[in-house]
Amino acid sequence: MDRSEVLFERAKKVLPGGVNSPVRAYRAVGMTPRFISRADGAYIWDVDGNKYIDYVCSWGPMILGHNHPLIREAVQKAVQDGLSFGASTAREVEIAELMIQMVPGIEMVRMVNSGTEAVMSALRLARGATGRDKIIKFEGCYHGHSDAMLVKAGSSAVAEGGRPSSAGVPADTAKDTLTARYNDLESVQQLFDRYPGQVACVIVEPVAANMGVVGPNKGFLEGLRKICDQEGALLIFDEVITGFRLAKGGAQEYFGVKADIVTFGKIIGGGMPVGAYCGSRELMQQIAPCGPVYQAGTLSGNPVAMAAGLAQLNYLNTHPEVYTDIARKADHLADGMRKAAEETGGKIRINQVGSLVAPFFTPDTVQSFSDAAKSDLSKYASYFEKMLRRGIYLAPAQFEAMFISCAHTGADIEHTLEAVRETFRELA
Ligand code: KE4
Repeated sequence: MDRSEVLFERAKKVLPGGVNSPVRAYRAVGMTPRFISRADGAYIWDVDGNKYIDYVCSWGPMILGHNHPLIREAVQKAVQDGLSFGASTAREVEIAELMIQMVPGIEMVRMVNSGTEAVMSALRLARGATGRDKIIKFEGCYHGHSDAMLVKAGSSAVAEGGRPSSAGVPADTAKDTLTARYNDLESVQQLFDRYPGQVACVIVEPVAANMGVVGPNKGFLEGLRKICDQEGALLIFDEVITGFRLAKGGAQEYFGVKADIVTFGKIIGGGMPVGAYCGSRELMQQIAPCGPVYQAGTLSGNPVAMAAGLAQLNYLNTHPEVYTDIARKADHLADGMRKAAEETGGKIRINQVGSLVAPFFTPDTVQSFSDAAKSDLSKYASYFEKMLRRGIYLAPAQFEAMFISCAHTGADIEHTLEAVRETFRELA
């Protein structure tokens, strides 16, 4: 047995499924997970010394690549002064000021410790601010694991509320979460018509990156903005993935559509556990201690995590060329994958938005979760395994994204495309 297998056997005795987050168990691809020992730039090494070009990038945070010296040094410096005080620090003010400067339309920030916590708090704020209970989300969009977000469409989505998509979520909670279809504005309007004056907010991934990658059709985000304005509901952009990745100002800047509340995670922590929710002063003043919406956290604004996030955001703010660089590399990768797909029978669809790329093993276009669900998941599992054996580390599940960082070189992309060509040929 290799060291990953030995560790996994031990892990399964003390961690549910041997992991601290389900996707890491590689169940969707039917393999023993690789235990990673270290990472640097675009590369990670497993505990058996195998090196991989990494397209997971810790699920998005590592936009500058792993172990960036500026971030490492900022963390090493911060820990000299202590790890956590449970009191305010200058750094959390600095990072909030920087985020407000970089992101259109936000005036205040509340730091939390994960994307889940950011979304959970944003939903409470929307409900508190509007006095309404219903929430609209989209099938196939993932917003972390808070109860209100672990909900699927009722049998007739319009006629009744949602049903739990996880054990332990009360039916009474799920009924207030309604599910629409991504890129389908009519399915949103129908829910508002069914529940007039009851919907607090619509929450959307401006680019869906938890169903593979599915971008918004032209007019979709603008249409959500219009419907929310007409219905007196708040629009929440869940930018845990797109934030500071699609552009300095995230999806709001990239698509030119303004949300009322924006949630962040991943990149703003530079690899450390950080989330945030942001909005106008008027809205954010509803949050304790200045308003009636309660939310708190022992390690929120943790000084070491803030140091990592501040180093990464400062770099992104002063090096806008990062965005053209990662988008150009993703263009090259996606175009090369499309060419390889055509040369091997064309039954593979490659979606890309900015530096996010995802293959789907289907000949049809993928513009919604129902489209994505038609792709051949067992083909994806074979693709994953063959690419892993060729030194390319991808998401161990179809409904995820490939993340490009500025540490990925042209040679890495070429090496990846060579592996793609060989693998697509074998799968044909
Ligand atoms: P976290 O609680 O995992 O920090 O963030 C939840 C979350 C919220 N919103 C969006 C759009 C997200 O993509 C996520 C988390 N993303 C997944 C990857 N698809 C995290 C990986 C995992 O669950 O292990």
